[in-house]
Amino acid sequence: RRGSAFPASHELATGPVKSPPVTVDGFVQEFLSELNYGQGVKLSQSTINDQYLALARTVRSYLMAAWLETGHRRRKNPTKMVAYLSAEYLLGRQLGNALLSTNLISIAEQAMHECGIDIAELRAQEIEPGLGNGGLGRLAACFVDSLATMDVPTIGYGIRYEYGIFRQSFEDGRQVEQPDPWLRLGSPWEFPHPERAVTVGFGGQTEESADEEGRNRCRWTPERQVRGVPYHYMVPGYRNGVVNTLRLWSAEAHEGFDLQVFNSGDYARATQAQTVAENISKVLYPDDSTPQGKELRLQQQYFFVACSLHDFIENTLPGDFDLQNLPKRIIFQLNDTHPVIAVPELMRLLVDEKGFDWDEAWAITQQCFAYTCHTLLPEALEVWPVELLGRLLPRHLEIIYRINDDFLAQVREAFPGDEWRVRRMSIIAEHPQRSVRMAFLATVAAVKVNGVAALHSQLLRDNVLPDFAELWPEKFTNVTNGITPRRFVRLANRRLSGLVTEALGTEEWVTDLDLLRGLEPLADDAAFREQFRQVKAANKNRLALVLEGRDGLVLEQDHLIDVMVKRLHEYKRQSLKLLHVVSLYEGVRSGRLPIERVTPRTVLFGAKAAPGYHLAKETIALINHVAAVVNEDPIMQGRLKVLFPANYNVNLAEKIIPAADLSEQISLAGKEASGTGNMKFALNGALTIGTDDGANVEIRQLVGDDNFFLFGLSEPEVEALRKEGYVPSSYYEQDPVLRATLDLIGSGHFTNGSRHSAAAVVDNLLHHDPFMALADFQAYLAAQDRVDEAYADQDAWSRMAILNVARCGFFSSDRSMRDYLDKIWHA
Ligand code: 9GP
Repeated sequence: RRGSAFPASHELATGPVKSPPVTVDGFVQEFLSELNYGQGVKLSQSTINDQYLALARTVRSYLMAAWLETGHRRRKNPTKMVAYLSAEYLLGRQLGNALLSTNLISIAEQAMHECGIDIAELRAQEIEPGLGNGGLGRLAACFVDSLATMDVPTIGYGIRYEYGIFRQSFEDGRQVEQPDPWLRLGSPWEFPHPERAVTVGFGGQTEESADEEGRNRCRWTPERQVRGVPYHYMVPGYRNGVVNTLRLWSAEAHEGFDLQVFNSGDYARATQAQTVAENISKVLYPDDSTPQGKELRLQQQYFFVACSLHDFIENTLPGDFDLQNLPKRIIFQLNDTHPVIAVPELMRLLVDEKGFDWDEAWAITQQCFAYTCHTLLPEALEVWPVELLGRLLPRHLEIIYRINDDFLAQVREAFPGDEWRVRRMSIIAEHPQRSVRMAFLATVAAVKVNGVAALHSQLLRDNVLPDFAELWPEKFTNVTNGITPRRFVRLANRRLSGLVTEALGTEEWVTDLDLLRGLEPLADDAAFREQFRQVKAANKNRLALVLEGRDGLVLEQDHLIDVMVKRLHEYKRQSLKLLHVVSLYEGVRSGRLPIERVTPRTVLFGAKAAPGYHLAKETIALINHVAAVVNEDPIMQGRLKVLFPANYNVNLAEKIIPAADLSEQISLAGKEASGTGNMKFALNGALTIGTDDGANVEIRQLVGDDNFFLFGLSEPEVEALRKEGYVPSSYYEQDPVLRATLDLIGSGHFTNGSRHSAAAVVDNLLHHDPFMALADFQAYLAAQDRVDEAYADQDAWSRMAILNVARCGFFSSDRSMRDYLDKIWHA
């Protein structure tokens, strides 16, 4: 029962809002009550996990009233909402963020202290939900944080993967993937609602029949069905009493297990349907190098968008809502191509289930979606074989064909006689296999299409979707990515935050990052620079403790901390960073480089490679092998060290970034859509060494050329070189340093004499090098020399670092959200 059937006086427990008292005593009582009556233990009997769960539930209870109020307020005054459809949310730990947004950090610390508990120990107990791969998933998490902080009615939809991205460990330097059972100890942050499960169909067939008015209607009879159970997560705004919702779907069997079969003794078959259904939300991005993996991925995508659309239309809108007005109430933001199957799904709902005419339905659908593209790599723009899509979603394939027919008619009208263009623009590709191009489908359906940094948006228009940009120039726009200052400055870097607040005389910068501009004059203040250096030193100390405890690694705190943390991919060019390391080592060993000219430096890597990405895994192994040799060689003692802690994740990022001096953003120009790590480093006072790629371009423009180490080919130069014919070995032949570096790796020096082990990486660089690392090698080394020179003057370095912080307020995800609101959502 819902709505008016209950007495209004009994809507909430006590009075209009019920929150525990905001005092240390109140907090202690709430905590003990959670421990006693929630966990069923006395304090003296409790385990750390009991205490962590009780603490989490305590903090949660302070958010609960705001969550109920926000929902209530939104229902009472319905406006246009944003539904963010994303296959990934890389949330990071929740406890710290919840304490920050409720302003309870110090009360909770005192309360735990009174209970004889070290709150840091409880915080360490939290397993972060690994529900994302990298930048795209973390961006989604930053966006929902900003939307709550800005009180924008938002719902985030996604998948509650039972296993997040794998846990990485190293064996003999090689990546080993372990499952990430992040729910093993229970998650206090989620609220399951099995009673609100949604049914989703797969397979089967379609048939046409006349409806009561004699109109032809299509009926899809799926072959099998699964249940999507929603799990709700709170998304608290920063100290504003707003809590939005993230709704993640978990797959369950439609019919439980087969009792008859079970009783007959065939236990495996009895649970088969359950297993097949539950596999859908079992693992984040299963390895899709097998056909079964590909199919599962499409199932995941359809599963979560079908649940989400149904949920919005049937459960969020009032029962009597006229769907003609749907665009006034919702914009579905498609986060990359993963959720694009939502387009034909909405058409199916409107036409087949709600009885709309095709044209009416299309007019509605076209106003309800916007599409963000996050890549320039062709392999990341998904295409689904027609055979697979038709087998899994027969009705959707028919709808896609019809959308395509109508669209191509439009193209023919705009460009009569240009059949070559028609073929180029078709949503259906004919070669090498008949497939559906999801980016095209998204572009045709969306109100707006955006890239994620200025350069990326331009390349998207010019190179990836040029025909579409010509047909609909007004559809294309840019929104440069951003990061949440709450998690990545205020929470991750308490010391810098304190210094900034003291200097600006206000904490308002946490929600208005442009205020950081006020720090600019302080770059010239020697006392401030000294304080700034102390903050960095303290952060290095914290990182040293973390790395020692977590990985048994020793961080040299007096070194320049040079960091490259991101997913491992050839285009990001971890191998170029490695060549730099080896060139230093080789230089010292061969006598070319006097040791006193090597700035004491620790190079810190963090990266996971996709399980099926062979070369990326070879690169990881090689980095670890080089690290082992360099770190052991007495000749480099105190001068060069390479650290590669395993299993880089959000939590480790929060410790590494504030401690970094140098941020490596060295992708080949034109390949990194934006990057967001680059923004986090700059805002935490690291200087960037980077190419003119992604959001580096805007960072450099804002901080100024003098405060950024730019190197390498520009995007047009890359294209020109490619056209001319890129021959990597010619760089090897012409550059003695490069030659000596590659020869040393190739000789097996780092791989126990085995040439074979290093060969995959070296041969690829010498003979293919698709991302032109060798072409940029010399320029990169020269830029590193400039880094050394600048670092030698610590005071000047601090000045540059402060200017980076002061001038990067633009990269707040609050600004990104304002841009989406103004340019795209109008919500
Ligand atoms: O590779 C991009 C990265 O550059 C960007 O910062 C991030 C968020 O926009 O998205 C990444 N893209 C993907 O993960 C897949 O397209």
